[in-house]
Amino acid sequence: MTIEPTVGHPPSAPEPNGDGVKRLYVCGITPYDATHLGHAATYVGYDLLVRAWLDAGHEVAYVQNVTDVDDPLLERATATDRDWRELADEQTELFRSDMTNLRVLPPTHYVGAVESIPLAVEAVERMVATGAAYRVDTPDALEQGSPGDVYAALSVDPDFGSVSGWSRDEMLEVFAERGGDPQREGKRDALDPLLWRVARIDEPTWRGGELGEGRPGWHIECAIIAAHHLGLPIDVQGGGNDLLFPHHEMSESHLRVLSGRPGAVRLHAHGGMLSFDGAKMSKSLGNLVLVSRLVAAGEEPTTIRLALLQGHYSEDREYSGAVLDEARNRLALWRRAVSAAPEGGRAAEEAVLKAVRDAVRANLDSPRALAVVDEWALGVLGGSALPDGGAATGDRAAPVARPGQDEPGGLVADTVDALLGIDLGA
Ligand code: 5CA
Ligand code: ZN
Repeated sequence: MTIEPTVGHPPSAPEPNGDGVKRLYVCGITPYDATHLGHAATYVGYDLLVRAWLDAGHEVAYVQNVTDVDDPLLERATATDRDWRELADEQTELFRSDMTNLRVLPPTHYVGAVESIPLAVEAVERMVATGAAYRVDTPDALEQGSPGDVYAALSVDPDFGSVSGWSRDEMLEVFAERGGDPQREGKRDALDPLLWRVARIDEPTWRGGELGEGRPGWHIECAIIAAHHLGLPIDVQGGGNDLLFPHHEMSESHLRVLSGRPGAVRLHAHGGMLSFDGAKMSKSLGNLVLVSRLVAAGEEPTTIRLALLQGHYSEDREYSGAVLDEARNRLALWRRAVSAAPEGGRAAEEAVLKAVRDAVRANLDSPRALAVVDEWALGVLGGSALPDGGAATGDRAAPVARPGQDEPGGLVADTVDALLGIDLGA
């Protein structure tokens, strides 16, 4: 029997894709500052889903975007007197090396917003032509006689609001602080999102066909990248829970309107926010713990990954040095147990595989999976589980020579490697 891995709540439109391919779109970074642990938590979380699908025998098509042109990126480039393209390229590279270090399996397609502008232009032109979008007078447009910015008319989408389930008041409360412009004069509805921003002075612009020179809005970028590179319906659209509204609400609305199909995304899943010093870790607040900095300071990436898996992907959680200490101790414990695993322990190792697989398939329950391996390791090591002072000092155990699959400890090592992305070997 094949158990389907599940995330979040059951999809509202449980229509199978038919071809056995699982389609995943995860919102990628805006590359103006290095990868912090919050980003890493989100991508490690979806990496569990990819691994669970692969383990269940599915082919996986995974697309991630990079928002390589956007207001915060342009603002940071101006503030630091840098070329925005260079800043984006440099931070994208750093992000990719952080992901490699954390053993996050790379997406099938990693797609930039800039390279996708022709797709966005075509989609917005279509929305204007069908009355799903309209122009708004733009007095500060660079070109005199510009047709003006383009906004989506949410009134044409009766299912708008179905992703978040929020009330209009709740939506209005966060719309402005998450990139929206409820006060913009000339909009039909305060919540209508920007689709195309015509050229302004000192801003990069691209050819926009009938739309005039300009650049796309944020939500349409993710919508068209997902539809173009994955096809519809998408099985899972992911990102942190700060993207639920307006980003995912608006993106899915655009997909519904463009495709004419109600179930463009079968399931929205959202990662919890990692906080540090009591506030959401964010580039704008600056309370960042950077993956690259931890690694440069000598932290093993495997420890960082394990630290992130200690919390459930969907829950908001607090990061602290103690979380990293716990991961260091756990890694040391697992490594010792794998080296000390007894002959004749195969049945126990098979039980670990089954229980870890069950935990990951049950809404990516990594804390439960870790507890399973802990229990096995403590059983193997008996009273000598923790070396002198190990628990208190965050002792680092050197990677062990990894046993072959048929050797004692080998099946557990393979299980945590394949399903959790934790490499216990040297
Ligand atoms: N480029 C857009 C998405 S299209 C964006 O939100 N970029 S980001 O760089 O701000 O965030 C990248 C991803 O990390 C998003 O999925 C976001 O939800 C997630 N994220 C941001 N901050 C945190 C945090 N503190 N904890 C967990 N995830 C976070
Ligand atoms: Zn996105």
